[in-house]
Amino acid sequence: MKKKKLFILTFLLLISFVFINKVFAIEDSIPPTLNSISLNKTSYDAGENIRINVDALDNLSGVGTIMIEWCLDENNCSNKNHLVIEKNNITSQQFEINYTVPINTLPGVWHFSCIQIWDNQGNLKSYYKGDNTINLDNMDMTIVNNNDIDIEAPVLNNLRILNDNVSSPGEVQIEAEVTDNVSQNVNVQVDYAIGRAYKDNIQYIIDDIIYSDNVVNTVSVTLTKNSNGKYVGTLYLDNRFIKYTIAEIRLEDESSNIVYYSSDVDKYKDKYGDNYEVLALPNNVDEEVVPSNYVADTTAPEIASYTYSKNTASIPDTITVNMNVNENQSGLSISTIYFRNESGTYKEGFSSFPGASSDEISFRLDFNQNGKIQSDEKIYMYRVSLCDVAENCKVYTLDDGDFEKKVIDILK
Ligand SMILES: [Ca+2]
Ligand SMILES: [Ca+2]
Ligand SMILES: [Ca+2]
Repeated sequence: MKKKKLFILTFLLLISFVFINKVFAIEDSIPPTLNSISLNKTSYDAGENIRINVDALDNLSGVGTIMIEWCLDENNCSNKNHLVIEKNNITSQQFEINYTVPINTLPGVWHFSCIQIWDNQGNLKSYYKGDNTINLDNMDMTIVNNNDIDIEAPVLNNLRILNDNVSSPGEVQIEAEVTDNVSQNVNVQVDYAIGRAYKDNIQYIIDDIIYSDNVVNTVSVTLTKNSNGKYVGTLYLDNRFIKYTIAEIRLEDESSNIVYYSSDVDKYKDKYGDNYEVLALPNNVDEEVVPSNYVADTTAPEIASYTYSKNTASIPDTITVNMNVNENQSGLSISTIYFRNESGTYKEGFSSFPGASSDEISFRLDFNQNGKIQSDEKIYMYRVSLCDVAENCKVYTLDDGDFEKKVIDILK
């Protein structure tokens, strides 16, 4: 009897679920309508609570989300000029939004820009400034200037290498002049890129698989303030085959105002979006550190030999591929091996990040029940991509006879 009840209940739930989905899918293509919106006042201190009263109606699935946007500078609505308030999971027609103005919000008149409102089926309606279907006249707000609040990020004035002609291995002393309007201590971090400062999102296709790579290998140096008021730190050179180039410098004051400086402003603006300000490095910054005994490494690593830890496997199982490599300059970096089966229905890459001083790489092949590999298959390594720290990469293939074919039998 109990079982029967449960079955009926499950059946009814199933029916209603299908029914609701069907109704929404077919009929709710109409976005919500905003009836009214108002701020509780129009002038606020930074850190104060804003209350917004909203009346909005949807035909069927209900109002789900509302987003309101202001811009301090109507012509440049980004970074600290941009304020967005969002409310999710709205369950009634009339609701209130409470929002605390961030303490480091810039003072001035914040111009209302736009309201976007979604129903629970994702139908969107946007209301812009000047929209005459609803009164939006009183949506601008003023953030009052408060001299007690620090809203300015620190400034990088210069950055110098104090001891030129350092050979690797060795230590390079870095000194920077950084100022802030209020804070006595600024957190200063310098990230040096190894090789290129920023690698583009490089896409390369092997067979029909698209791989992409936007890795930046960096070394971070934290600078601390000395008794002369300068910020100093040490970059350790441990590889005479690579140059170090400043990728980004991060400054943060004691009120959490953050700014980034970079040698490639556009790339780093992409990286940080509208969240942080990214400025160009000032002219008097020593951007590059080159060991005095630097020798360019222009030769990619080569395969010497390789072995599998075993030649048969049953799922789930793990096999290790050990590869001896000739790389006698900058050292090994991230490398990838590719396996396939005879018919080409299975293709997979396995990457490994060896230590630069090593002449051997191990790759771990993990075959589990949920993986792409089927049992009763023969698979083999057919392509190897080897890179060194100086970013010389070379692809070796079975087709070109670069290495011997060795088969792994995946058992039933
Ligand atoms: Ca709707
Ligand atoms: Ca400051
Ligand atoms: Ca090399």
